[in-house]
Amino acid sequence: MHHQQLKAFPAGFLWGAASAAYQVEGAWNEDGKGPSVWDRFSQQPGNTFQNSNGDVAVDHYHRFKDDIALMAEMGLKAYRFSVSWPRIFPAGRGEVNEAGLAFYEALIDCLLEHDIEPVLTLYHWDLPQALQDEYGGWEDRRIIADFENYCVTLFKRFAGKVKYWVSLNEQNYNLTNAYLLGTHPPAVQDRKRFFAANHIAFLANATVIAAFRRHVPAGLIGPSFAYSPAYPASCAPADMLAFENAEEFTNHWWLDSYCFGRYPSAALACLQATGQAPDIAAGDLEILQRGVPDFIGVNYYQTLTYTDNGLDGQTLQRINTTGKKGSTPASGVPGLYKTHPNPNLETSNWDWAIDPTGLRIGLRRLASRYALPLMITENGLGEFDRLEEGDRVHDAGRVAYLESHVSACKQAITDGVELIGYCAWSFTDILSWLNGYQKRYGFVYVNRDENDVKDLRRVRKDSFYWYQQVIKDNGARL
Ligand code: BGP
Repeated sequence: MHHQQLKAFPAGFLWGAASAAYQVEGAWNEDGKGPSVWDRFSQQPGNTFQNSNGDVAVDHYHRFKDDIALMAEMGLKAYRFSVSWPRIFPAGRGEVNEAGLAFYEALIDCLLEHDIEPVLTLYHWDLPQALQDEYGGWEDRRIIADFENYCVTLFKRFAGKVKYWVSLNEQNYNLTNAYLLGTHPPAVQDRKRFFAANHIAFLANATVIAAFRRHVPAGLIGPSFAYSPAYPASCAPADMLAFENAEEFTNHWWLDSYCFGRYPSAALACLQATGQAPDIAAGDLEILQRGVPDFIGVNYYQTLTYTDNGLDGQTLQRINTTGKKGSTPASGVPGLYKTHPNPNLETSNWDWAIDPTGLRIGLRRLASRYALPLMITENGLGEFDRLEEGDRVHDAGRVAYLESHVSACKQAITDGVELIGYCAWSFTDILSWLNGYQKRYGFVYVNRDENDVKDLRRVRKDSFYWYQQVIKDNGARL
């Protein structure tokens, strides 16, 4: 669609930025916090880029007031952060750790004092290690009750203060890494266990949403999904079929379960034929259907392009975690699809395709298929940034990336998409799970690197001033 004129961003649009507890907080063992699976995993050599970990991260736990002052200076309207489950329940359940709740209460109060809307993520991958050890975490249905108990504790405490809640962050990406690629804890490579763990996570997500309705009736909740809209490599029917396979297996499998309470039929039939389908117990689909979200959180970084892949074809491969451009291999599922470079798109140094139109396409696909409001819960550019003379960071590439993507949002709104917010990833630089501190995303530079925490000084990048201006005129000049 070509428009004569673009619609304005709605009044009250949530111009935000996002983070996750493990990636920013540090203080990994302070004030009664229990260990998470990420504490354990990243403290074992060989699992992360140059063995970087979140023990200190960017010390947001101790510096949140200074960070929020910077957010206020920027004019931010929303801040998406996650609560660390083992800060609240050090052993996953049992006795609640009041110091953990008090930390998030202070954070939320400070945001509200600065007129910044808190967007609270309940789970951003830092499972209590105790639950992994006790029953295998997401592979056991006992986690459903434990997750509900943890979430209800937060609902009760923060219902009056927090309106926007995110249930599971990127279940699809996290469990793909955890159970197919072996690159997130518990580092398993088993397709049957992957689908089984996902089924339990869907049940937990829906159970918590149903509980949310009782405890936070005025609030809004939805999962955040790592959304890479699929393209076919060509209009050859075999590529079109590979594209359909990819849409169904990499997108609809999650989003149909969240929003319709059922699995897409061709994917389910394929898994049943190969013995990899999850065990769907009587009543499971009803649980899913009772836990439909209020909005879909969209974490968008790139589109992926797919081509045909034979039964003895390309298998799944790990991504580039070094920033050496061009080092990402093709990856696929035999018999279904494999990735193919898109010659029309530039890529970042981590080989992620830069595609603002893909964001518009994706938003439209979601709005049409699921008829729910959308919130962009992550979008940004991970790049090397250089601290220059006089404490300057000229991140022109990031400004260009963000400007083109925010413009795509405006076009999508004009196309009829109900978009309620845009949270850039991230506010300050943070720890990238597998890529260390050198893959930076923030509007604010943090002076540290992989294994030297230096002074953790905050430095406003050029993108900070760019976003400040966008927020000020509500995107009018885009
Ligand atoms: C998403 C995660 C974030 C963040 C982001 C950037 O998958 O929800 O936590 O890390 O991607 O990814 P990366 O750090 O791998 O570049």
